[in-house]
Amino acid sequence: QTPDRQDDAAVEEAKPRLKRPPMYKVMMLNDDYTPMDFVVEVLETFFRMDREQATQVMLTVHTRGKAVCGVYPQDIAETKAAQVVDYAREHQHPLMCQVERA
Ligand code: TYC
Repeated sequence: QTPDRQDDAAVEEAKPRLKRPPMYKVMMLNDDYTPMDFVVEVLETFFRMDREQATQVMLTVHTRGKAVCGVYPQDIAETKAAQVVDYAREHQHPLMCQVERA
């Protein structure tokens, strides 16, 4: 789209800044101790998954070592990961999350 020009002088216009924020994956890591049903509950609670989705993701983590739980702007991703780890520690489980650039 050509900007309107009053005359031959360059007209400076503010460009709309609609760039989407960079996204980050919250990854859940496997361990040998956290109960499977606790992981499913975490996925339902913190990542709003239904039982079936949560079970699938939990089993992917269990068999492959890690899986993506969700993708968010950085501050939300970091907060979710910290909330999950805090919640797991309150229940004496070693569950770990990590945040990676998507
Ligand atoms: N490996 C755990 C078990 O056998 C289950 C588990 C799944 C733990 C996913 C962590 O992120 C995890 N009880």
